[in-house]
Amino acid sequence: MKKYLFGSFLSVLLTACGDAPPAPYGVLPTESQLSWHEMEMYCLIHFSMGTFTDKEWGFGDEDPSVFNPSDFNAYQIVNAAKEGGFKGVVVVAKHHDGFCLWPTETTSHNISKSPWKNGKGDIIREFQQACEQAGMKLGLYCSPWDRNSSLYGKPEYVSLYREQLKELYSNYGPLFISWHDGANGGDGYYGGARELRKIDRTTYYGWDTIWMLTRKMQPSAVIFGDVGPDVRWVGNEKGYAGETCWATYTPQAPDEGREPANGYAKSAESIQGTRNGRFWMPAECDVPLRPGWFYHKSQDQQVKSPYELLDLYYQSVGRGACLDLGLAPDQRGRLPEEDVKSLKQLGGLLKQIFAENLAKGARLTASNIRGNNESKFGPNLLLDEDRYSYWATDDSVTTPNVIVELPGTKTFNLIRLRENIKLGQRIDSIAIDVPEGEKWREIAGVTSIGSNRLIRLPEAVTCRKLRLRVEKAAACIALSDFSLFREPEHTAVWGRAKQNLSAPKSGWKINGPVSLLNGNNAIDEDPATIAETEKTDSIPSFPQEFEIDMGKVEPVIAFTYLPRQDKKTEGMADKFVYSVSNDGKSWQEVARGEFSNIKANPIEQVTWLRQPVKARYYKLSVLRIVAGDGISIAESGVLIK
Ligand code: FUL
Repeated sequence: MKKYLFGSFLSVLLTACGDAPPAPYGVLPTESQLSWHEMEMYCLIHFSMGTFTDKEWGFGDEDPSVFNPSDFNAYQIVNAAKEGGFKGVVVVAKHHDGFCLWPTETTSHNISKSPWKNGKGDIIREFQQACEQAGMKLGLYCSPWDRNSSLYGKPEYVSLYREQLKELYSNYGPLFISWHDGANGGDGYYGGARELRKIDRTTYYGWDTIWMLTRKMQPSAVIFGDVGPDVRWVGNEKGYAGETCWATYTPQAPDEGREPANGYAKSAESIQGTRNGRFWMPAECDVPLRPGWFYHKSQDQQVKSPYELLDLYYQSVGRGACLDLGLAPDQRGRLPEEDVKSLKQLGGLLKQIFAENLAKGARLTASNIRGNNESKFGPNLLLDEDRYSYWATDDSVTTPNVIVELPGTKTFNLIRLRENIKLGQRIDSIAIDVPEGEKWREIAGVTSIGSNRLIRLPEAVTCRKLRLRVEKAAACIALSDFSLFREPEHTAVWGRAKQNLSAPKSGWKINGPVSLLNGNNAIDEDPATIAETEKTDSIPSFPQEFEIDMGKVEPVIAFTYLPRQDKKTEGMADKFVYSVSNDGKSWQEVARGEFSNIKANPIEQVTWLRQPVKARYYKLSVLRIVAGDGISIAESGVLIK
């Protein structure tokens, strides 16, 4: 009798242990974050004043009459994104210039004052309908910084901004994301004041109150900001996450003693996240399809190729982040052909690559299975399509391995791994081996698995058998996916004859400023070398003038300025004047403006002239820089006819 009782007690215990899932590890994603992870890729649509004024940032004094697309078609844009494999679009409802693309009650600076559809149009409504039709999700971006509003900087503006969000949250259906950029405060029109208005980005907007509003009105939306709260900015606008990239993050403020907040955080650290960070705050990698976020005719030749986009996909989605690709409809209100083509080809590539999982049908033998419960926690669950079914080990087993015997000899160059992130980010690193004689040879090793990890091998591997080794984990594992794919053979270089308009710089001479150190670095065609103002005790006064003698008269149609590319921002120009001369003595101003968004997106800045000018000398007068004391230039040049 005693023996019988003991036996049944043991079997109850075993069943309990064999059935019980591992305890979750660390912070966990919310339901909306899980859906966001599953989306993997979406687009960010900038179509507003900037499209018509050829600017990245409008000043706020644009006349609404300027907004008049000739052939706007939201479906054409949304469908192009869909064909690229994207699952949703985030539409910029208001950019920094303050122009609202929906008929808002909060300001007269809105679409109802434009000639488009006789003031009866609503761009956001049309995107909402197009998304419904295409089965795509919708998100919205409403810029906190508003260079049009006379109230900006005052408490009244914050109420107005919240009203705008309320309108957007209540009128356009469920959103998957509420997107809040961190660029805010600076000069602007401000209802005619035309002045500099600075705000404290940590306190002015009252982000916590805004997030509460979002949670209440759009409970299934994730909130994107520099530092979350749900999705963090990866820290660059180039579209890639760190090779190691944790979904968890503990934001750091740049100054001691202050709390990090939207628009105020050490962004350099967010590219990697924090192992065991305080929050589940995965990264979003935003990058425009063209160099700028808005449409500029001058960038028609610079649409990223499908192969470049695929690289970015591996470096974002393949590292557990989401890819947010910027689309820029043109003045018609449609995506240009070249952009559509590139998206379509990307979609085709992705479909081809992921069409067949070569590990399907493999025999898997694991070194440990949780509670010996094969059907619930066995390694076969790695092969199904369910992101949340998983191979788990007993609590004490953190470095298991599994031998994968493929159904035949297979050739692959892409490996996919996923954790069941409902149980947290548990694994630190995994290695993959293939047999070599009597031994194993390691072909890949990766850190930070999380929701999705793609390993693109330097060359294809052919084998019948593999071994997956968990090298380090913080708790017993919950791995949900192991897949093998092969990219198509077309390695043919994506060559596109790029029109080269740059004037050669041989024979050029720098005439100033005297304080410029290594001036030649600005005309050596090497983006990595920098000309910089010499550091002295006295702070240089502005404007700082960079003067070039091109040695001969050139028919100049545009000037180019490449800011430093070393991830630093000191000396980057953001307000400038270009002048030309034929004797180096008397000068004529030919262009003046601002290099908008240069800090976040330090791409080459092309300043087109209204009319070509013939000149031998040119001068870049830097009126203002984004950080530091003096100026810095990676390259300066001209485009000629
Ligand atoms: C930034 C903005 O300043 C850019 O203009 C663009 O909208 C980008 C996506 O976010 O913060």
